[in-house]
Amino acid sequence: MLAVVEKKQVEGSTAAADDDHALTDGFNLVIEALKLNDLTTIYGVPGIPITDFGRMAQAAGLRVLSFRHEQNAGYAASIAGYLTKKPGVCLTVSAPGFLNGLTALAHATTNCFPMILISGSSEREIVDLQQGDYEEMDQLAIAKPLCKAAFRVLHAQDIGIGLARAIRAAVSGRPGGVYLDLPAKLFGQVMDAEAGAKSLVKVVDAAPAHIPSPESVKRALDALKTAKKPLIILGKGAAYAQADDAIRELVEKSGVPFLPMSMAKGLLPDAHPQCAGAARSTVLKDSDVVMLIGARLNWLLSHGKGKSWGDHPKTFIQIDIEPKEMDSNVGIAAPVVGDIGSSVAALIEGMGSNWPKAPAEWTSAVAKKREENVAKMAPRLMNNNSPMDYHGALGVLKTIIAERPDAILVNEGANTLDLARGVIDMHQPRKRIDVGTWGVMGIGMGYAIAAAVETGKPVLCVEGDSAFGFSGMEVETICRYGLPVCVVIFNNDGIYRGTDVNTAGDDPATTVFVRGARYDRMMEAFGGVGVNATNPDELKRAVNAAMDSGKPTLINAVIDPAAGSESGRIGNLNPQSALKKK
Ligand code: OXT
Ligand code: ADP
Ligand code: MG
Repeated sequence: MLAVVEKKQVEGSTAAADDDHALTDGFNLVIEALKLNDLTTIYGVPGIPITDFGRMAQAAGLRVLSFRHEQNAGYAASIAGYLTKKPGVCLTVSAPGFLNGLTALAHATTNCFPMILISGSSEREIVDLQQGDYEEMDQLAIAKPLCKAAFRVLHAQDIGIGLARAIRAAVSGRPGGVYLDLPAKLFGQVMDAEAGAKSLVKVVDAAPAHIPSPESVKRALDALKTAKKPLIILGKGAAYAQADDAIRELVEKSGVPFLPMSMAKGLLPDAHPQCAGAARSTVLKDSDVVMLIGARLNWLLSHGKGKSWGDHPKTFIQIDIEPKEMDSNVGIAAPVVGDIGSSVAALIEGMGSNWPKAPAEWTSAVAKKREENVAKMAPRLMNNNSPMDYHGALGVLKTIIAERPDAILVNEGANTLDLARGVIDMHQPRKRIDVGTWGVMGIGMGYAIAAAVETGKPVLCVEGDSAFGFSGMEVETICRYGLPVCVVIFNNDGIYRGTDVNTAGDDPATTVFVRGARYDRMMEAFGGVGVNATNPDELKRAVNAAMDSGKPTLINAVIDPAAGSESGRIGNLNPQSALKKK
């Protein structure tokens, strides 16, 4: 039902409606268009020209979560899109607010998450003549290269179609970020309420199935059948697709070892006998036929070539909805272009009932390597050192996640990220969310808030002290909304380590922070629970208490400042000057 604007409220408008006609306006039309398409949660920061919009949306029953910075609201919207397969909506003010949100929009596009950034903007006439409007900026032009699609709505009667285009662009094909520009004047435009209601569009089948061609399915199965050392790599596209049962059936029917990329951990449990996560180097190096499901051959997979891949060419099968992804880094022998649900279903059907299992010699070699690595790591996870090292602290968190498999784990940092990824097994799909394709710091609190809001599950954030700093102010947001989020900060006094020394002057070294900082007190400032944990036992008690109570909690986990290594496990990507003074 469209809210009706009283004629007296819209004085000065050019709307021609006689006294008997109910009117509506841009504010109401945007709200109704969102509701019609079941987009009922908005992440944003209020201000001119969208302050009233936020109030009205809240009054109309939408959930409007106000953040302290648009980047965090944007990251929240992006991961909401990933978790729900509906575009996450972020709302910002013009120029600076828009720019703050833009990083997250680009992030959503890079990670293939559906998201819509809606920003209020200045008046076109003034922007185009560069006459210095309040927060003047040609936002549409700036957004375009950073997102999948960008639209501007100038007339109230086009709001419905504008939002429909944005939704469809965000979720169809390869998902991504979409920018929707709403000039200030649009919100106040009035039109006949009945015509307004008719102008709204409910998007039908926003992400249509994309059925792969039968030839491509046959080609893929032929390639898989010849394999002596097959491998399946599951990426976050596979987790996003929510084709969990079909993927499990394909993996188990084929008997092929699978390697989950970071956010695909838990799609099948890490403890599954075919999981090769703990034998990563071996399977990449030694495999002969590799099936990629929703994973790109980008830097995270060493571009599909070189030493990590054993310096010998592989036969790649790739399932992806984006045709242009094929042959991006190496030739793909068997491209399967389609949505993952339909493609995996077609592969299973094509396998029939007598499909041979992957050769036992290979699967047992992989299992042996995995068991060796797991056994090697196990004793390190049981130490009770104080200050803690990463393994002692993570050993505790691994057990807690095993006992609470439906909790969502948010993870960022360098050592804190890389070691947590290896140590903490995931047990269910889409429970691990992290820095993604860009390895970006700052997703932490935004992801945590959206994960709690969208799933209603408890959230455990494992954060490097540097990583946390990028979004730390949102602990107030967590407290304000009373969300069940437990933030554990691995506080080693710095970026990678807290031990660097500047030998050239009095300033601290570039990678170190204030020694012995007490991040737990930040949470206390807003009424949440703060704990300083100096050993794994204390950490365990504090996290369990937080997860049981659901109270916003921040635990300052004191980690040995010397425990980390430069850039975590990707130090090889960090150029070092040969001329550096010792
Ligand atoms: O097979 P092998 O033998 O090789 O062994 C592997 C697995 O088989 C084995 N494994 C296991 N063993 C036993 N048991 C189990 N369960 C098990 N599971 C696995 O373990 C090894 C390793 O496995 P893994 O991890 O799977 O394999 P590998 O080789 O590491 O994988 C390669 C990659 C590339 C896929 C993987 O490393 C990966 O996903 N990496 C992502 C890295 C990443 O994205 N890093 C973040 C960026 S770093 C840097 O840029 C930072 N910045 C700069 C910055 C950024 N990023 N953003 C912005 C906006 N501004 C600036 C900053 C500021 S990090 C950073 C802050 C850092 O400081 P913090 O204080 O936050 O953090 P600390 O470092 O803690 O201080
Ligand atoms: P990871 O970082 O986990 O390796 P990537 O983000 O690199 O994963 O790859 C995800 C891939 O999944 C992208 O190429 C994207 O086009 C693809 N994808 C996303 N959703 C689907 C889907 N429903 N069906 C098919 N492919 C998808
Ligand atoms: Mg650190």
